[in-house]
Amino acid sequence: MYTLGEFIIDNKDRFLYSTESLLRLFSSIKLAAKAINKEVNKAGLTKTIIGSTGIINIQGEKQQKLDNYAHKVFIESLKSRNVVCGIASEEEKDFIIIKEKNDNCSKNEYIVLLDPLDGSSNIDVNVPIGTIFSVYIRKSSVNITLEDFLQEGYRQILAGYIIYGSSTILVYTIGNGVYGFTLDPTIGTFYLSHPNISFPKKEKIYSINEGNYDKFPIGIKHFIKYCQETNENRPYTARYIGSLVGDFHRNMIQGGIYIYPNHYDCPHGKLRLLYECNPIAFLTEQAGGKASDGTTRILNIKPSSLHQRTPFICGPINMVNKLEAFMKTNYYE
Ligand code: AHM
Ligand code: MG
Repeated sequence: MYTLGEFIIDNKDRFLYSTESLLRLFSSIKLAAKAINKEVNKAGLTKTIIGSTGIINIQGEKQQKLDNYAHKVFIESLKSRNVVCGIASEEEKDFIIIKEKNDNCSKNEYIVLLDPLDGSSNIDVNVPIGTIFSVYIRKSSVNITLEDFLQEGYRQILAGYIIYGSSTILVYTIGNGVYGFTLDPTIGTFYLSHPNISFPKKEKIYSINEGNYDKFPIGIKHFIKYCQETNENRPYTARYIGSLVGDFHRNMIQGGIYIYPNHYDCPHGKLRLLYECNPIAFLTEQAGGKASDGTTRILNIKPSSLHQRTPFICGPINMVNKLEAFMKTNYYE
């Protein structure tokens, strides 16, 4: 039984930055994940955690009580380890500056971007949800600014997610493969359960909200039809939970493509570049796949704002290439 802490220490040579600060960062991520896991597991029993706060968040969406709880738990936990200098969250309009104990905010190196609880429309109905995190090294030497957060995805030094599903699993990459650790809730420890995850050779699944079919660009419609065609190489099947973390986790393990395109109602896509698409794109590439907005590599996009949205496609290289080829045909019908 290999714990996450032991694994990081044994693989410290793969990380270009300080192992101590990485351990501290992971210790805060694990702590927050365990606290959220506990609340998620008893969500059906308590009205204090299920349902909406009545607040419309920066995304224009109803904030769920558990969204708010997860946001607060992560911020508090990340603040306390003295390695993070700035945090941006899906639940907060502006980025948060973390002052160091000596107040000059120049020693803490990490910038963290978070979706504290993704797929929150699924909370009340007991469907997998997740936390997504993305970590960069700060660019500024003293006071952090928006530019510290608007870095291209290829500059991430760490990215991952925690999926709260039939079990709770933390999956991460530091740019040297993808590793998954399952929480043993009886003793509160994450153990290595998924070493070196990669997309399998056989492609099986396409995941897209087909309820939006009429609004999709023509290239996406053609790709869906291609996936549905019977062919000896591809009797694909459709799977869509509506939780990015859940859909991606399944597709990475079983072999499939996830697609959230732009469409008539969301011309720039729905998912957020910085704390949803970039970390999942980093994991995708590390698992041997490809992530794109339809034409451009996600990790090469230069962000222009904190809550920027983008069309998002990730999965096995062949499937993403095929979809990109369809996208080159007429855009809207
Ligand atoms: P959220 O961050 O508000 O939870 O929204 C993101 C979620 C993703 O997890 C999921 O893939 C997508 O929204 C589902 O959207 P839709 O319901 O439009 O299919
Ligand atoms: Mg989200």
